[in-house]
Amino acid sequence: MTDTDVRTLVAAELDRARVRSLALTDAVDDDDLTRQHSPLMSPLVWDFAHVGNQEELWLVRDVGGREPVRADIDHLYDAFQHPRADRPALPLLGPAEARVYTRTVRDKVLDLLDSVTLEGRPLVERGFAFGMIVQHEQQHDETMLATHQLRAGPPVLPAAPPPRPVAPVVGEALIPGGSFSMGTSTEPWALDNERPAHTARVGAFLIDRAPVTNALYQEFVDAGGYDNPRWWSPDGWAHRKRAGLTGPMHWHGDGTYTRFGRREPIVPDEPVVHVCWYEAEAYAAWAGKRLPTEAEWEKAARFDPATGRSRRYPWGDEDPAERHANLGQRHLAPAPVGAYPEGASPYGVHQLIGDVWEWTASDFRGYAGFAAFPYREYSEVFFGPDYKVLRGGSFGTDRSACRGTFRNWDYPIRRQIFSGFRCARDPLPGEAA
Ligand code: AVJ
Ligand code: FE
Repeated sequence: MTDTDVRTLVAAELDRARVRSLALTDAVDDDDLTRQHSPLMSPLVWDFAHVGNQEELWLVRDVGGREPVRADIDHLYDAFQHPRADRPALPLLGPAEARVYTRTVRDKVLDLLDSVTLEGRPLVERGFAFGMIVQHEQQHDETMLATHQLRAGPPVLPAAPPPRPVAPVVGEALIPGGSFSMGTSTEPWALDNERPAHTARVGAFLIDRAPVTNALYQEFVDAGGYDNPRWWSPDGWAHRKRAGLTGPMHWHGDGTYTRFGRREPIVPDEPVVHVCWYEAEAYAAWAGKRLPTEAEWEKAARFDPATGRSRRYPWGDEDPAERHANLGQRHLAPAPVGAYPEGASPYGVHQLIGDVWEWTASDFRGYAGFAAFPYREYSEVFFGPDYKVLRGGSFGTDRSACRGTFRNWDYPIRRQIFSGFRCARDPLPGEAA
């Protein structure tokens, strides 16, 4: 890509992110924007101004070397100074002020984008800092979408229903053991935790060709899965009791769930969503399986046995198109299993990208050779046993913020995010090729 192409792409991607942020915030009134819909979430107006503030810090001040727009508000939008639950009590910018602020910052960024040198500084090489800010805004847009799901009141977000299955997808794929290239050192906008590319070795395993559906998950519920500690780890069972879990979040226990303000019959062949890691772990144990490790997930998603190389996405190296995956909030639900045959991986594993984030068995840690870039607070401060990795992206994830190498993470008790899972297992004797 030439520098001109990078600038054109950055401008288009910044604009696409802002159109989405504005749609998510213009959809509700000022009271809805400033209220806290759940202690787990920020007020929508905090996310919106925080997006502008990060853009100011990184692009206006650092990359552009320009004067601050509003240095007085930095502390309000520093996620590490104030936990989500405390944010409503802060003297935040109001909705009108926040709109002016984000617009002012953006105008400065578009101005400096024309003249800034994209060479010589790792921060801006191939547009990295701009790509990081695009992804940051899109990640907060997904967070705002999760806040919309928690919001009470009539539906305000429009979307077409997801496509129906083309053909059923059942069973497991057998992935032979061996090494493959995991992570990336070449993807221009990959974040620090995806780097560097390194050789990972996995033993032979089987992985579900599709995420676990509502129908399958209902079987676990009906079998008394939530009442039997046998399927739960000690921490999982303690959480299940403490939190009073009886089924996925937003399920009503009568075959309906609420989605974005609509109460609807549960669609059986859609991937289950809004389950925490402990629920995924318990389901897998009940099914006689386990969660895939992160390396297994990535091998099933990216490795092409015909060439021996790892693809950018399951379907190949092309950027995600609508036919590949359910991404970008085009639909306000996961698509039923079998709806995206063109997105399958070489091993015939479907819907790895899009639909639901998939819990893996793995703790969030840096790869060998990890270097925090450009700041420790993006990833490194979260490394350790407290966070579990999710892969693949959801219907609410933008294509700019998901790749075969992209890593998301959260606490194992969290389920307000668009989280689902698929199972894996070791081969039985004689089953491995
Ligand atoms: C990668 C989704 C866990 O939302 O906490 C947003 C992304 N980092 N602002 C989060 C992020 C800083 C992050 N996740
Ligand atoms: Fe943020």
